[in-house]
Amino acid sequence: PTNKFKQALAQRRPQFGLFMGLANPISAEILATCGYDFLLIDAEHGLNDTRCVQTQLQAMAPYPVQCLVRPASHDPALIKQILGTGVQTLLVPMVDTAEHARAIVSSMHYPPKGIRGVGTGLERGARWNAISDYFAKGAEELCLIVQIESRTALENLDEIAAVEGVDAVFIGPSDLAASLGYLGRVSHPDVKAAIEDALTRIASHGKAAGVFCADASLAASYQASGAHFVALGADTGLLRSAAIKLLDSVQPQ
Ligand code: 3PY
Repeated sequence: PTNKFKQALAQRRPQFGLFMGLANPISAEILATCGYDFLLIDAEHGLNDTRCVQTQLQAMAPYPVQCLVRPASHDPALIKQILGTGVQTLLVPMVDTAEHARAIVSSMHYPPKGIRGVGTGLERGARWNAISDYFAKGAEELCLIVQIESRTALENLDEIAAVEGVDAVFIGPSDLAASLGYLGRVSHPDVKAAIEDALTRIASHGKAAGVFCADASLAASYQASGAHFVALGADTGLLRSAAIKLLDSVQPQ
């Protein structure tokens, strides 16, 4: 199937999404009804194992939302399993060098381009071989977003963004803030300035740029600096903030 998220990035159409850490196909389906452009199943910090990733993809399949997965690591064995669930777009965390990025591209592709193993008849991506041209054409629809979230990654950003097979670069403000010496202070002016500079550099390489930003007004300013896709928060945080807001509305302050 065509990867509509990859197309949207290539056409620089603004995309808004959410991260999902609840690891639940019901909450994933509820969010799929809400009109976001993309929903990302987070297996780095959320409790999403590969089986749970696949059941959420199945739950969201009837809806037009685009599904992304963030694997826990760069491990080629893990990337092979995650791609086997049928997800076409990966956001890979903690990419610090062009060498890391090239290794991830290799993990996502079958030989001769890469080292991905062939799961004959065992992969949902190929719909268990119901998609007859999956091996010939499936790779064209894969989309790789590498995540920049350290001082080292910022230093290597130009080389990372230039790697062939990297479709987009996404900034993780929490880890970047920590690496820059501002743990827990994602809105600090130095962190914001570093993010804005990175967004501009990514765009100058002709790659789409993205960022996680749970503050809507800051998200608008990151868009103005060149962010094409923004994750506006996570299901866990939204559940908590909605529950607190409701209780506050009936309790005298
Ligand atoms: C970060 O902010 O570090 C992320 O990975 C996105 O939540």
